[in-house]
Amino acid sequence: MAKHYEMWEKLGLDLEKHDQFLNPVPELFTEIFIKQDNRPEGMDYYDFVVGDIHGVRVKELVAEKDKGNPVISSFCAFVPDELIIAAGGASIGLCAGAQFPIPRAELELPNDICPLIKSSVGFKLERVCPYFEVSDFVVGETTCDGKKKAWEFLNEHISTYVMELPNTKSASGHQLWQSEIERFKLEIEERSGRKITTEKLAEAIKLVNKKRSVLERLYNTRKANPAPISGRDTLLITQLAFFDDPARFIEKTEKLCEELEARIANKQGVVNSEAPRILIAGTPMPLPSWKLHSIIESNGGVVVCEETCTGTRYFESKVAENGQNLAEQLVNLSERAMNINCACFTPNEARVDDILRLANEYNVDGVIYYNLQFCQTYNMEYNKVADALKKADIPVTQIESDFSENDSGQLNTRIQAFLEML
Ligand code: BJ8
Repeated sequence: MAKHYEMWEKLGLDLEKHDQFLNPVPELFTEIFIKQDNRPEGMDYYDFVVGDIHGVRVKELVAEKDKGNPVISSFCAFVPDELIIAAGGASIGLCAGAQFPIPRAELELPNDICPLIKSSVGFKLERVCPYFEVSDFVVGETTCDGKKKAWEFLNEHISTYVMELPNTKSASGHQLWQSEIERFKLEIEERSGRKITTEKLAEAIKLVNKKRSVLERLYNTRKANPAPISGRDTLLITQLAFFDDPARFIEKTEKLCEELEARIANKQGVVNSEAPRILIAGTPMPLPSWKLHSIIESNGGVVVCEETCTGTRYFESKVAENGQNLAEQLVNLSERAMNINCACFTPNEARVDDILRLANEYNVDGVIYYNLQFCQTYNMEYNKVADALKKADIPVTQIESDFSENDSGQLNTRIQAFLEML
């Protein structure tokens, strides 16, 4: 793990705590990722990014800021990266999946809220995330109760702009989100002093769509049996997509897809074709939450798809590229988000359809419904999803967990039993 003390110090990180946080990562990463058999060569790039996770990319962002370009961070798939990029800025997904900063967050926030919220806030309080520190401001959204109250608290520590997401996909819901997109555009322009033009926005829309398309191409390779890449490697790639430079990410991932497509042509898999194929559906798994994938795959299964925001919900919905002027482009941006079937919407029937479709397309043997502790919206949708899967004769089980290792033994036993049953 490369050290960049001078830069980290300038950014205001707590160097001692930062070392405590990063020091265990190489061993963990080797255990979960590097030791896998038969990994695609193209994973080298992503291994390199993780090996310097708080280095090279942060340096690039510091350089962007020095040029006067905004660095804006967010926590949700609804926030339109395109507007940030069109203003010449960098858009970073901050959603945190580490246990390390949670005890600190629990000194300020209730214990019984979602670990994702506690981890995000804890990273700021502990000053161990350079992406937070390099950000001009962060963007929250009113997706769930925990998040919307967390922004009030976070705003005391870093400027936090909040987008009001509707609860329904009604006509007024569409209108509200459209006006929120317009308000966000004005906010970026005002804070950055940059004008967002039709041309710049058209380029940004194309770029981000291309990033989504390359992820789709990557996911499509996993439909093959045997799967040419492991679930944990794909999860890692998706997690890195949230903060890597988009053009470089596209180039590296296209190259990896070529390798995977050649593997498929040669019937070369990362596991044999008998391995139980698993779809994970549910809450996101931000970096570095690798626990569930690692348990499933070390027990002989292979994760072939994730219906999560670190999975298909991140890339399936694209922005229409036919906007002729800013007004049309902003409508197109807002429509993309309204096509994401997050459990924060009511009703949300289309999510059940998505899960059935994905189970079918990826030819899965079973579904693991993943619920972060205290996430009510996803938890409450479980029964509906489970009923539909049972009707379709697809085995399903629900796992509730957090980012700690406390439940690893218990999860291992449950997942082993589930895989044996398939
Ligand atoms: S679009 S899934 S990224 S809101 S924070 S709702 S887990 S209790 S993250 Fe999400 Fe956007 Fe939807 Fe995707 Fe539950 Fe936790 Fe809330 Fe969460």
